[in-house]
Amino acid sequence: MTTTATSAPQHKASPAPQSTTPRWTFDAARALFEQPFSDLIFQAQTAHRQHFDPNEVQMSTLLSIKTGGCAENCGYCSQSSHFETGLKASRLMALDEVRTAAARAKAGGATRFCMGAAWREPKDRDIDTLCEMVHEVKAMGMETCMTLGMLTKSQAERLAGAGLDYYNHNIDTGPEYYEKVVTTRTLADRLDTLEHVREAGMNVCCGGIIGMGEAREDRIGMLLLLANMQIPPESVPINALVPIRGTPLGNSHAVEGIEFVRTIAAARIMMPASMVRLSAGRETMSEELQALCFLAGANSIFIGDRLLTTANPAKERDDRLWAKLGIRAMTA
Ligand code: SAM
Ligand code: DTB
Ligand code: SF4
Repeated sequence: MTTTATSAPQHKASPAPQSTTPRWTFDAARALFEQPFSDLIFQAQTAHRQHFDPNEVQMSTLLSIKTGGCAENCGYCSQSSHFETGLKASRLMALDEVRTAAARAKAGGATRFCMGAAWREPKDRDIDTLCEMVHEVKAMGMETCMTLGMLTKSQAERLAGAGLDYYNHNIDTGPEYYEKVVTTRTLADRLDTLEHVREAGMNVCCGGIIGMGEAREDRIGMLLLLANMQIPPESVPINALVPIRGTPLGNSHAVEGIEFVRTIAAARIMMPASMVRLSAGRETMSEELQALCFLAGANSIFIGDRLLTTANPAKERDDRLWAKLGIRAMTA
């Protein structure tokens, strides 16, 4: 087997010392990514089995608590007000509706509940309501995650105080491709929010999208930035672009399946103790491609008919796949 990577970080135990030596170099990450597929999957499985039960997958559910009308111009997004996607914008959902959706998610087998809002950033006046949502969902015994756009330090502290377990804020792609995707905020803006989340004591959920026309180098660049963070994200969503008509990336072609699986495997090896989430894009994936993603180390998915604004596989279809693969839902 080709062993080109540096030794695997055990990043959950303690923050990396303040050092300028990155865990991964670009060349090591590229060699890892490009090694023969069988070796790559073996290495990913080995890393996965050191930290997780390989037959368990965390079932999460996503709820759009505020849809559309977003001021940002992310080129992939149905919810940006810069593009005509036909999506109807709505205001922040009432607490009651969130409670009902969370109860349904729990009854459907979810142990993690993620709430997403199409905002550039939340307003201070909304934070109390958001904290109540966190409180209610946690009271049902589910892990909580929110994605609300940029956060100030004090907003992050208030959400952490309410018990929010994870904050999702993606870098989306590699640094060199970033401006091809969004120009209304910088990568540095994203990193500032991630720092506020970290300092407030929440777990970081940060990943990106594959299939936006980026090169393999950009995919590697994205993983490199994540894996070299002082503390790598505990949660790494890997989304396959869901092309949305009316957006600049609406006519994108899907990345070839094996390349997608290589990205998942590299994420698993470079961040061995993190949850690697096979997020958007499952609706159009074959059973075989999803099975390869799980073999490569993905261990969390979204269940339920909808993601935020797009479709997700129906329960019957997912249940058939879990039965064929012997996959069990993670219980905690
Ligand atoms: N407005 C917040 C933000 O951008 O941080 C939260 C919501 S946003 C929809 C959350 C993430 O979903 C994005 O960062 C992006 O990675 C992912 N996403 C959005 N639209 C997508 C699409 N069409 N296909 C795949 N992933 C998508
Ligand atoms: C993430 O990385 N993927 C999820 C979650 N974070 C919020 C969102 C996927 C959205 C897919 C497109 C949609 O349904 O609008
Ligand atoms: Fe807004 Fe988030 Fe969509 Fe970007 S990804 S347009 S920030 S909702």
